[in-house]
Amino acid sequence: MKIIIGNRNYSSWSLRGWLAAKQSLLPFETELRVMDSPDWISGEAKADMPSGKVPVLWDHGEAIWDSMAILMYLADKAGHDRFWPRDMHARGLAYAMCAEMHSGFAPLRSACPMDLQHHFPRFAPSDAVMADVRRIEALWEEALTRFGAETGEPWLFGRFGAADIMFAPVCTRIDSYHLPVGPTASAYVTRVLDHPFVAEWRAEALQEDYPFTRYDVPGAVNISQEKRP
Ligand SMILES: N[C@@H](CCC(=O)N[C@@H](CS)C(=O)NCC(=O)O)C(=O)O
Repeated sequence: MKIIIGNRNYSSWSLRGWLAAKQSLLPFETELRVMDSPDWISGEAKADMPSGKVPVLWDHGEAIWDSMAILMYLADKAGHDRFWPRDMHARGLAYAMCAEMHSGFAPLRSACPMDLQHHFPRFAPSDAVMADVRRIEALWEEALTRFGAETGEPWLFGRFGAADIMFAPVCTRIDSYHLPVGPTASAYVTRVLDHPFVAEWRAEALQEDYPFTRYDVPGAVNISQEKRP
């Protein structure tokens, strides 16, 4: 299998697709297409990207595009237990949370683009952004208390899985933009950022040096220039 991703620093959808590939434990290669490079702009770099967007998974000559489709495909291929909780109550909530994440939270996503190389200590979230954050905190709290806690494992539904993958870029945003959250969400964000797959992606993102200004937000501080509080 091969997964095509965009810049690790910026492409939150690529992070989801790539985490799904890692979580599958199946062998795969990663191919990075530099966003907004001349090839990207001309369309040449997108020749094998059916929707013109990353991520795309190629398997046995078939393209699976869109992070959610990649996750579903890999759950079918690698086994649903690696992605979804078994209990049907838990599974219903996990599906609903992933779907809401996939189609919602536009204010948070547009005001706080993923940028792993910077943080934004003076970022002032709008009411709409904070409404998204509160909704996400409530979802995490429900999953963690109803289903995560009893398993003794620290993820939303016990074992690391699809919901943790779908919300991983929200964790990076809460961290990068210093968005105020309660202790449960804050501890969960730290766990996700420290997860070995997420840590591997972040370490590689910090090495990237591609010109890309599309998602610039004022007040960016390079994380290597100023130590995080
Ligand atoms: N819903 C899609 C969204 C994918 C998406 O929007 N990817 C962005 C990069 S993060 C992209 O490739 N945009 C096309 C472009 O920048 O030209 C998914 O879940 O994969």
